[in-house]
Formats: sequence, structure tokens, C-alpha cells
Amino acid sequence: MYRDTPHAVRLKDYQPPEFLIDRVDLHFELDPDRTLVESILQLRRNPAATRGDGSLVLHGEQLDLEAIEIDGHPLTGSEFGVDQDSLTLHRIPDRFSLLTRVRIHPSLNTALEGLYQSGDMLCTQCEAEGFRRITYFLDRPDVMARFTTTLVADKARFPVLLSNGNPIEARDLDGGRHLVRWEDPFPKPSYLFALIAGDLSAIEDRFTTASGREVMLKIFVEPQNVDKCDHAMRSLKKAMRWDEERFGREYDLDIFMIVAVSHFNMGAMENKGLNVFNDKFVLARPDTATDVDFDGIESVIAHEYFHNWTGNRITCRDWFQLSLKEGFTVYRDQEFSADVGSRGVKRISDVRLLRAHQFSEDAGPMAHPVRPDSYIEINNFYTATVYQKGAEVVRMQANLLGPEAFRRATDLYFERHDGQAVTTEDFVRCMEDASGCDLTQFRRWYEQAGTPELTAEGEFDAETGVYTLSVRQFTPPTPGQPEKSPFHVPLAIGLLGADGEDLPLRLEGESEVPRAGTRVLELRKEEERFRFVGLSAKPVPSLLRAFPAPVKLRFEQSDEDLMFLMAHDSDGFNRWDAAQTLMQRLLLTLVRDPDHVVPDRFCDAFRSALLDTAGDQALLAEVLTLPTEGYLADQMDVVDVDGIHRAHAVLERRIGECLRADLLGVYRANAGDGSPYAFTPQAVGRRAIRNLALHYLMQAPDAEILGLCQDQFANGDNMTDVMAALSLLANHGGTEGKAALEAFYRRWSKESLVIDKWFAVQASCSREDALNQVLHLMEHPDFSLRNPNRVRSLIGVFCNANQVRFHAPDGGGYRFLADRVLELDPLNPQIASRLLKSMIRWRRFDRVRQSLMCAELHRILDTEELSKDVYEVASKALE
Ligand code: 0A1
Ligand code: ZN
Repeated sequence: MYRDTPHAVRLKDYQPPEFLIDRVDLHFELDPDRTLVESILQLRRNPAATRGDGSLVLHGEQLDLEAIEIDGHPLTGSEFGVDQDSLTLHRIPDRFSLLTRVRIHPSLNTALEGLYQSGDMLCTQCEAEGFRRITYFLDRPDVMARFTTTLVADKARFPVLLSNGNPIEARDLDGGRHLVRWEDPFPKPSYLFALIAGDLSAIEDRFTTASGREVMLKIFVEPQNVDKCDHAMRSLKKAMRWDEERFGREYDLDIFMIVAVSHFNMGAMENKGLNVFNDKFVLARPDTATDVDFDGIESVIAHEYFHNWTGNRITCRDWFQLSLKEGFTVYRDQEFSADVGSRGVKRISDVRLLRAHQFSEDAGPMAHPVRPDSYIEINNFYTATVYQKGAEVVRMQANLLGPEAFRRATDLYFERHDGQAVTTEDFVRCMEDASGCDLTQFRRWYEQAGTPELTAEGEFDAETGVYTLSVRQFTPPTPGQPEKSPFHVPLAIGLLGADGEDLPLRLEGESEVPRAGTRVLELRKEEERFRFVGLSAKPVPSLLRAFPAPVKLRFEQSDEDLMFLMAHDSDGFNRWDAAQTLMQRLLLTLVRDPDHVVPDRFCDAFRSALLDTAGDQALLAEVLTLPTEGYLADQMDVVDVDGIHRAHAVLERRIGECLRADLLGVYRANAGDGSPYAFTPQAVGRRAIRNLALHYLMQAPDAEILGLCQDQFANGDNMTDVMAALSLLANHGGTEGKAALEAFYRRWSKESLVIDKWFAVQASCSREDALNQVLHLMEHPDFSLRNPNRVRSLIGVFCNANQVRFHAPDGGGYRFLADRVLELDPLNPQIASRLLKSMIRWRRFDRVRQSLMCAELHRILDTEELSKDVYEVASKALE
């Protein structure tokens, strides 16, 4: 907690560590109230560092120091100094062994950083800077050491004791205690350290690597959850095989472990050989988890596993390089999901996410480059920019190099940098060295914040048969970066002929006629012109196919052309995007003019897409889903919260009414054949389109529709269908909604992750009394501010997914959020600051809302002893 203004850490101040740590021997006497940590570090001066003043500063926070020795000699008071966040050793030799003994208090640790208690177990979270809450250390990622960890605990209470690497010793001790020792042969930074102690059950499996090594796989959970691990284990084995095939990466230890914990600030953590997961991303049974949950588990399991190479074997030099591991690993998990599922649908959902979160981050007061150049609190920089835009930056390089050269480049990266802590610059250099491509200009994607805006114009000259496409780029200013240089932007485009087929794209001056299809152009200057020759009629352009770069596009295209693309584009992504643009146009017209009548041709286009059963149903469900209220808000200079909500409701109701018979037909045709739940792209697609049909039908339900929805709620054999129906009934309200919520709670009161859904569905309900309902739910015996999943499902969902009620013009939502932030900050600053981010784009709203939000931000900033996390967000929001 800070009284003084916290200072910023800057990339330009990076200095290599003065000392290196070769070996770490840790000994834990585990107890939730008072854990003893003895650490022996083998330190030596770093030959690559400049010499300082002869002292050494180690990180350490909230540690009670009990003993300290150098090379076996206890230190006297003048030989060291301790303050709030460090231990300074004066006059030290060039090579020495340091012993420290400290006490820590896991049961009091509500921040969930370092060693903490979750339910009956003890667990750790050390990224980014949590290890310093366990022992004194050089807690920075460029100090990589070999760890041995000895765990001692009461055997009845903590029969399972886990840490990184391989187990090398296990024995019983007196007094009912036992000891387990782990050794990790791979040097690693402290942020990848982990330990777990608990009464856990495990499911086990085996995996034989491509080179024939046998690996034991174990997933540890609380005993009541062992029947919910099969999907996670299947996902893990798929991910391991895929990484061998696609990236040539094998697993490297004899054992790989996953542990599910119920108190966790993020999704999961890639600790070497011992991944710790938010249980939301492990536990699934068809009756407790939705398709979205199954999908999330598959990709998060893969993400953490992939970190073993992109993050662990090769790690980050400093936290400014976070995207080196996160952007690359997200790219890898996206590609994995695309390969094992439906590529088109995956691309759409990734772009949806990028546009919803990253574009809005880039347009707000905390906009930062993929490689930030300063931070106050690093935990505030686990952002959509570092993760999602970082993945797009890797994707662009993969596309510019092509698959063979990209594979050569990643092979080179793994070989050149194995065992090192490196930078994004090292990554890009491998891309260049393996391919011969010049990525000098491309590097700006790491350095400049903001979303480039492309403006395209097309012109057809019927006499010469030339279609000229002019593209201009402009990137708006962001904090600290008033002016931008042009980016190197790959543009994948196609031209459609009157029959809807792709035309060959021949640029002026080319003699060969290329094959018809997509062509990647490269935009480097502020403005460029591309002239396509040999065309007999005006083509319909399909720009930015499969979304080749994280940019916004402005291109005047008629509704007719968009409908044509929606029906014919060979690129599934652009069929979806054309539909989104059409719907967005119509919705924004409805916002401006509430009397506007939804044209029949819109309903006709919607109907013909709905009834086209030839394609992928999951893709169809995406095409027919309206842009969210939040996304529409991002398209307006001044957000009209109520107008957007009204327009959205009007259009959904209109679709439900004018397509009633067709929607009912689709609903009935996709009832399934009675076979048990399967998580296959086909089955997921079928449920998606069926539940979307029910969604539109329920916007103005008669008794028949309501009956269908109630029946699906009561008799659905999987959580996807039950949850879809519950959400519709809750929004419908009345006795039906109330009864459904009560029944759901009674049925699932013992399943914490299902109860999170129960809280979330009520928090997202757009009924007028939503805030009161949320306040009431905060008093519910199952609500706790100490469980991040619960906080996110009630408070997070209300503030982020219930735009119309959160932004109520009386400011009640803002006051509610600020109160929760101040209440949470002393307990868990990471969660408090992430919640606060829902209010930082206050400048986009009308005067009244602006001043209400601004007042709440000031109230927060005026509070004494704010965490660095919340201070940084509140102060940047007001800058
Ligand atoms: N490296 C993890 C994410 C993570 C980051 C920070 C955490 O605590 C502050 C926890 C997890 C990942 O990318 O999955
Ligand atoms: Zn990650």
C-alpha cells in the first residue's frame, strides 16, 4: 500500500543483474498460519554486469526474517539492512552462499500472490513478482536458477505435496509429518516456481513423446471433482501431440502435473512441470459446463502447456518483453484450436475478442504498445494488447514469411535461445535470419500503440478494365505517442465477379495471370494505390480476408454489395464481417432514428442465411448474432447507452417476430438425435444455432415459445442448453424467471462453478432493477469478495456485460463499482484494479455520465493507502 506517489519502471533503465543465482535449495515447513521458509542460494557476480557499489539488493515483501548467514556465518546488524520490500547485503564476496530463514502467513494472504490458502489447500502464484513474498530473492525473469524444493507438512492434512520438476525423495517424519523433495533440472526464473499442498485426488494418464519418452500425466483436484477431469486430460494429450507435429516441440520432464484451485486471480499459470489452474479451466462435465467452458478448457490447457517452450525454456529478459511469451503462446493456442476445431469460427471469435477488448484498450487512457515502455504495476499489463494484439503481431509475421519459412524461424528461435531470457527483438531477428525478410518497419507494431485506421477507396474504369484500390493509413495519438509512423500492414484481399466467384488478381505490370483467390498486398507507406488489370466488369472487393492485421477499415460499400459478400464470399470470415457491418449499420440507424422501420430486405437476407443449411452451423450462428451493445458503443463518438439498448431490443424482437416460423423450424430441426452430449464442432454448432433461434423467439414470446424454453430448461441434458434457457427466462422475468432461478440454485447449490453462472446470469439481466438485485446478491451467503471467480461473476459481469444498467444515468452503477474497488483493494489489488478498468473510458459518454464517473475516480484517487495497481489505473484514467 502506498502513501507516496508510486514511481514508474522504464524499459530504457534496464540493467543486467549484478549477481546470478546458480542453485536454489528451498525448505518449507508448511502451515497455513505460519510457514517457515529456509532458502540457500548459490550466488556469483555476473560477468556481464557493470559493477555497482559492492552491495546486493534482494527483493522481499511481507517476510519475517528469522536468520541470515553468508557461507555459514550469521550476519551482524551492520552487514545487512531490511526494509518494506528489500534486503540489502553490504560488502559481499564475488561468490557466496546465502541462507535466509523467514516466516510467512498463507492464511492471511488475500491478494493470492505468493503462498496462499485456497479452501483446504496451500498453493502459490509467483508471476509476475510473487516469489518475493515467499523468500528473499532476485525476483526478476533474467535470473534463471536450478531449484530443489523440500516440502514438510502434516501428512493427514496435506497428503499431497507437489513442486516443480521430478520427485526425488519421499518419507515420513515424526509427529505425523512427512517430507517430499522435488528437483527441477531446468534453470528457471523465480516466477515459474510453484508448490501445492493438499488433500487432493488425481486422474492419471501417460503420453509417449515423438522420440519415445514416457511422460506421466496427472490432474489433481479436490476429491469431489475427480469426475470432471476427463476433458482436461484429453485436451492436454491433444496439445502435446499438436506441439510436436506443428512446432517440433517435445515435453522434457518425466511428469507433467495440473492442479485445479478455486481461488485464482487469472486463468491459469504455466509453472514448470506443475501448471496451476483456476478450476474453471479444468473442471467440466456435460451437465455442469457449457460448450463455451469446454472450449475455454481446451484452449487454456493448451496455452499453459505450450508455455513450456514459449515462456519457460525460453523466457523474458524483463517484464516489458511479456508479449514475447504471451503473444507467441496465444498465437500457438489459437492455431491449435483452429486445427482441432473449426478454423473459421475460431478466427471470428478471436477477432470479436480483439475488437471488443483490445481496440477499446488502444483507444483509451491506458493504451500501450505490445512492448510497453513503462509501468507502475506490472500486474496491470496482462492486457488484451500484450496477449491478443501480441498474437496478431506474431500471426502477421507468420503470414508474411509463409508456413515453411515461419517454421524455420521458430526452429531457429528455439535452438538459438533455449535456456535464455530474451527480448521481442531477439524473436524478430530469428524471423528475419531464417527468411531473409526485412522486418525493420514491421518492428513498429511492437513499439507504437493505437489501432491503425485504413481508409480504402475503389474505382473501376470500364474502358481499360482496371480496378484501382487506394488505401490510406492513419493511427490516432495515444498517451505519450502523439504522432505515429506508418505501419507495415499485410492486406489480404479478393475480388468477386458477378457470379460470386473469385477473380484472378493481376497487378499492373505483371505478365503472369495469378490463380483466382486471395492475394496478400503489403501496405508500407501512408498511402498506396494498387491497380488490378484485365477485368471485364466492376468487381465486388472483399478486403481484409481472415483479418490479416489488427486494423480498422473504412470502406464505403453499399448494402447490396455487403449482402452479396454475405452470400458469396469464399472467405468465411468476411461473410461474417459483411453481415456484422450490415447489422451494425441498421442498428446505428435505429439508434439515431427510433422510428426507422427495419426493411423487409434485411429480414429476407437474414432468412435466406438462416435457411441455408449447407454450411457450418457454428459459423452460421456467428453470422446471425448481432454485434453486442458494447461493440456498438465503440462505434459512436458519444455513446448513447439507452438508444443502443433500445435499438438492439427492437431489432432482436423484429427478427423474432418476422421470422417466427423459420426460427421455430430451425429450433425443431436441431433438437439432436437423443445421443449423449458430445463436444464436437458439429454438435457445438447445432446447439449454437438452436439456442440462437430460441433467443430471437424469446424476445416477444407467446405461451408456446415460453413453454419450449421452460421445457428446455427443465429437461435439457447438458449445461449449454439449460443455461441458454435460464438466461432467457431470467431476462423474461415474471414468475417463470423467478421459478427457474430458484430451481437452478436448488439443483446446483453444491457446485461452486455452476453457482458462479447463477450469479452471472442475474448480474447480466437487463431488467430495470438489476443493480438492486446485484446489491441483494452481495448479501447472499454464497457471495464472497475473497473468491475472484465469484467477484467476476457478479460485479465484473454487471459492470462489463450489462451496459445499460451499469451506466444508469443516476450514477448508481458507478458508485457501486467505486465502493467495491475500495472494499477490494486492501484484500486483492489485482482484482480491484481490473474491475476499475470498466470505468476508465469515461470520456466517451455524455456530460452527465462523464462527471459522475470522474467524481468516482477522484474519490478513489483521494483514498489513502491505495495499492499501486489501483493508483495506476485511476491516475491514468484521469490524466
Ligand atoms: N502467465 C499466465 C497468466 C498469469 C499472469 C499473472 C498471474 O498472476 C498475477 C497469473 C497468471 C498465462 O498467460 O496463462
Ligand atoms: Zn500465457
